[in-house]
Amino acid sequence: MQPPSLHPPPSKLGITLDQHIRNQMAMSPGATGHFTSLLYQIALAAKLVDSQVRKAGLANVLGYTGETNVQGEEVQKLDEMANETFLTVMRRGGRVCAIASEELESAVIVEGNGRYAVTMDPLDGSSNIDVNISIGTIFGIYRRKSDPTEPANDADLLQPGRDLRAAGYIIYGSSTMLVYSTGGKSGVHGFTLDPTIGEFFLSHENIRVPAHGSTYSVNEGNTSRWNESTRRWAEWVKADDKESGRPYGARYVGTLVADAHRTLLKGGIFAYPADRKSPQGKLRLMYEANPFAFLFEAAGGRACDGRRRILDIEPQSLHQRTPLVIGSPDDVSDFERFAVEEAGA
Ligand code: P6P
Repeated sequence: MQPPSLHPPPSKLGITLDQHIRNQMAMSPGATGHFTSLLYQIALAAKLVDSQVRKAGLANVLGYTGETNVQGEEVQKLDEMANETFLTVMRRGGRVCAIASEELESAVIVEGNGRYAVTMDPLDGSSNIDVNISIGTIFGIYRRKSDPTEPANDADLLQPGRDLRAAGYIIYGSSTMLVYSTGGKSGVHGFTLDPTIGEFFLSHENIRVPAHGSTYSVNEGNTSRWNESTRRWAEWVKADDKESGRPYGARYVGTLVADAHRTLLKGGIFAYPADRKSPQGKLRLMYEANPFAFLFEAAGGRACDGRRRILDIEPQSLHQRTPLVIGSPDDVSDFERFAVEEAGA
């Protein structure tokens, strides 16, 4: 009796990320393959980081380097490794002209005629690394604006989110998934890594955010620092009102990638509003808010800072912060209603 094959016969194999990217390229008239090649590089770097993340508890990678990054946060070895991995792979790949990373004060300008500029948070949620809670990588891809015969500059990166060509994230959770979109009608698609063969397979095709959800995700430890409208919204979403499906359930991981991923798949709302400690919000516009705003809008959701559409914010600096409210369109609109009422009061 032959042992069952470890893998389904070829005819049953799912679509790999590489095949999906190539299919998307085939539907883009005039595509040269540069963008496709960059997405391959990001997927490769994701696999390399995944392999380290999975070993973190064993390979004594949990220690602190004793240094701090531009955010003033303790840099854990995995943060550094992830940053170096994505930088090295993208630099070698020859498709990028500039990279902005949460881990670096200044942008990395890459010699050559790379056509794309990348903003990234190489390892989001690093404070959760040593307690084995999901962490992630976030990326956004812009088309270069500067003359390719000249060195790239910050203007190639400081573009509003509405000009993103693609965005995505990797969540290193109970399984590792890469989710990306090239915007518009191309949809949002999720790929799950089969670690036994190192391949991402299409597992969540054309993700759509439900019109409304049943969970809210916010750090209520900040309640005493919130403004009045946020406090009133938080009370409203917890009030008992069967007709509107309230109270919503509370879900908060403390890793943006994990809280946003759940909200993208299940609906509901994630909010990191401004507060007295972070009057501009805590999360970063260029490599946290914009990529997720791009993805949520591509999946039929919404993303605002409480009043303004995130993707319309004209960036002033690489590390600028913004309040972030993302989720189901109805749930984000409910949050906004409180903010607008307060403004009009
Ligand atoms: P708080 C992680 O440090 C992070 O940058 C995001 O991933 C997460 O959403 C947020 O901070 C959590 O912040 O203040 O609730 O711990």
